[in-house]
Order: sequence, then C-alpha cells, then structure tokens
Amino acid sequence: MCSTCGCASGELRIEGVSSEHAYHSHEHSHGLPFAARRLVDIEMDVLAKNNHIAAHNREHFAAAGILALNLVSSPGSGKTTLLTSTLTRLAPYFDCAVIEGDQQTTNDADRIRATGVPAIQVNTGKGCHLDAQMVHDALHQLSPNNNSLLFIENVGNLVCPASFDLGELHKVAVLSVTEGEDKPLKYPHMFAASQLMILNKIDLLPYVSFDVGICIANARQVNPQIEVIQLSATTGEGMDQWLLWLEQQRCA
Ligand SMILES: Nc1nc2c(ncn2[C@@H]2O[C@H](COP(=O)(O)OP(=O)(O)O)[C@@H](O)[C@H]2O)c(=O)[nH]1
Ligand SMILES: [Mg+2]
Repeated sequence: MCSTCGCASGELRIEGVSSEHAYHSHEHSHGLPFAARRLVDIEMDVLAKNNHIAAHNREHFAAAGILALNLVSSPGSGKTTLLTSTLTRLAPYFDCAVIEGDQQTTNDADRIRATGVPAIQVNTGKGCHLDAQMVHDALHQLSPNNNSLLFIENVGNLVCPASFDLGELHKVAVLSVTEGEDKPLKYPHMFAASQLMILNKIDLLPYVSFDVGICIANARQVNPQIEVIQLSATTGEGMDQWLLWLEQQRCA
C-alpha cells in the first residue's frame, strides 16, 4: 500500500499457487483495525484536499482559456521526447508552456527549454506523483499566457498519478511498444482515467513482440471510450494525428 498518496483502495489481493489460498483485504465482518482506519481517513483527507485545489486550478485554466493536459506513463515511455517533438512543431504558432515532474534532476525542463518553450521543473523527492498544489505553485512561477497550451509531464509511474486530479482537461496515457500489450490490464486505473492513449515508439514494432490490436483491445476493456493514436516521437510518424487531436481539444 502506498500510504503517501492514498492510492490504496481496499482491493488488495495476494494470490498463491491455489486460488483457495487467495487473500484479500476486506472491511466487512471484523472491520479495519483503528490504525488502518485512521490511515484510510488520512488518505481520504489528502485526496479531498487535492480535489479542492484541482478544482481551483481548473477554474483558472477555464478563465484564462488554457488547455491543460496531464501526460502520464511509466518512466521512459517517451513523454519528454513526445513533448519536444510536439513543441518544435507547435510553438511557432501557439503559446505553449510545460510543467515537468520528476523525483530528481532538471533534465527534462532543460530539454523543453532547449526548444524555446518556457518550462518549470518540479522535483518531488520521494513523492511518486504530482499533486494539484505543486501544479498551482508551479503555475504562479510559470505564468502561462492566456489561450496557451499547458503540458504537464507527470512523474513516471502508472499507479499513483491516476488518483490525483491536477485540474487538467484530460489525462493522456503514453505507452510504448517496448512495455508489453498487457499494461492497460495490469494498471487499469490509469487507462480508465485517460481520454487518450498514445502508443509510442511504433518505429520499434519490427524488433519487439508486441500486438497492437491486443493492446488496443486491452485498453478498451478497461475504458471503452479511450481514443488511441499510434506514433513515433523520434521518426515523426503519426505526429499529424496527435497535432490534429490537440487542435480538436483547443476548439472544443
Ligand atoms: N525508438 C524510439 N525511441 C524513443 C521514442 N520516443 C522516445 N524514445 C527514447 O526513449 C527513451 C526515453 O524517452 P523519454 O522521452 O526520456 O521518456 P520519459 O521518461 O517518458 O520522458 C529515450 O532514449 C528516447 O530517445 C520513439 O518514438 N522511438
Ligand atoms: Mg521525461
């Protein structure tokens, strides 16, 4: 259980060789011990407070006409590469800004700034996700222009960022073809919370064992409405579809 961020939900199952021995945590019959109940209360407080600040961020984005997107994925799926590739194409025409989340280093903000787009790096230390307060504080420093596109690159983690609303219009899940087509089933909350799944690194498809059709079916099993774009952030294949999707969100 991740007690830092409240990602536990009382659904713990530990399965052994025989399903008869499956263990699951439960709140019925003998209830939770006091310490566990207190932990759940604290976690609910954390999420309620986060939701309150996220609503404030969302009001600000709406008032300023800012389109805010929250990019979520495991580490290394290509979020920063996708962003630099996107910004190189978009920044001549639209105001863009980026909030970068990582546990340590300013590497990603440096990569974004190299494209000429303003970026703020948030280092979460031991934290496994960005929260709405971090985004709120970063916004005060970044001051994105009205009617701009704001990309938030979350900490690489397919679990906890699913629970934390940042005030974004949509979460965009980036999955690369080197990660395996079963990830939407293993980490369903993230794909259920996302409007769009970007399947990145399709240039590597000839070299890896990855079934695109199965991956998309898995994603739609947890989220029948999820949109899917296949692209390669490095070769540029499929980027037009992503740029079109961004334009549609701006117009909507
Ligand atoms: N072949 C290939 N490599 C990619 C692609 N996108 C990203 N990468 C590589 O994947 C690695 C991780 O990328 P990065 O953008 O730092 O991932 P992040 O941790 O999600 O931000 C880097 O070595 C990138 O060059 C792609 O479309 N194709
Ligand atoms: Mg990155």
